[in-house]
Amino acid sequence: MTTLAHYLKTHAVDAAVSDVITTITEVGKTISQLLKKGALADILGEAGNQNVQGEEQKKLDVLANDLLLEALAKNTHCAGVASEELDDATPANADGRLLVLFDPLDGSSNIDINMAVGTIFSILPYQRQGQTSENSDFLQAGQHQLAAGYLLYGTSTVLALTVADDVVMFSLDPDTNDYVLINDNVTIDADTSEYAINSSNYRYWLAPMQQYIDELIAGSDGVRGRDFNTRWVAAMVGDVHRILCRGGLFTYPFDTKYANKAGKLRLMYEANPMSLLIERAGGAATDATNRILDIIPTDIHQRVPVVLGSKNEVDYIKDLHVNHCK
Ligand code: AFP
Repeated sequence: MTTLAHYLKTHAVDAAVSDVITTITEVGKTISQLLKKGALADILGEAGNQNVQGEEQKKLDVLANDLLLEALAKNTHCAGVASEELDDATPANADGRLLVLFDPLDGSSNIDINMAVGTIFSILPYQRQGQTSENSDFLQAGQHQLAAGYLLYGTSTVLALTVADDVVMFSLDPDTNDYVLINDNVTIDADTSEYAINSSNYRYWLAPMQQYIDELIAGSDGVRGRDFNTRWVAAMVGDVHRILCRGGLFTYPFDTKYANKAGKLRLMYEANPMSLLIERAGGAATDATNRILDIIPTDIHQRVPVVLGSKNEVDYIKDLHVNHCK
């Protein structure tokens, strides 16, 4: 049996990165407990605040955010922390070598209905050691991430992590309270017949994305010549987990629903960490045409269209978009 602590120690993971991952995953145990108590812990319902994107925050979002922020700010390796829920990054220990970004509870609209939610995190290098970190220090392309992962609070609590070239998965053992390795080499098949998209936005998509979904729905009667199946968790962390487990295609594409949003998902808290996991598991991640991990952010809360998962489907969508522009 390999625990997370043993894995980090025996896989030559940088000591600072290892320590920050330990901090995040320890807080994850607390969040997991709070979620299990559900309504009994009096934690459900709106907190009365809105996050920086103008969305209602659930009370547990605030709690998870505060717990992570407090723990990471105390971590001596952490020079700054950015949360999806806060306008600005929080400077931590100027001598730290790392910057941490997180979405404390992705899929928070699932909390009240007892469905899966998760914590997503990304670790970047800090380039100005000794000086107080600022928002601009976080504006690094996703390819520079030193580690990324998520905690999925589902029927069990699972950690997916990449700290090297591969992706590994741990499950939180409720008896010992340890994360135990359950998959030491997560891989995604290049082909799939399963896809995830919120089809209610169909009329707002670009023509190539409408064509793609039309083709999948036509199934064996259309150009694809086989049937496809839809799954939608309404929490990216759940959809990405399914893809890491059995392949698939996930997209929250560009849409024209809100004039000032390029897509719904956040580049730095959702798209980048998930793209690193997906690529390292053998899949692909784009904004429909460009690799997500190459995007140089201009704002820590930037949004981006996302197409990720089984490589051949991601490439197929890219071809549809490129050909449409010719
Ligand atoms: P919340 O955390 O605000 O619930 O948003 C979750 C999310 O950003 C992402 O995890 C889902 O894939 C997506 O939104 C679901 O969006 P729809 O509301 O369109 O189903």
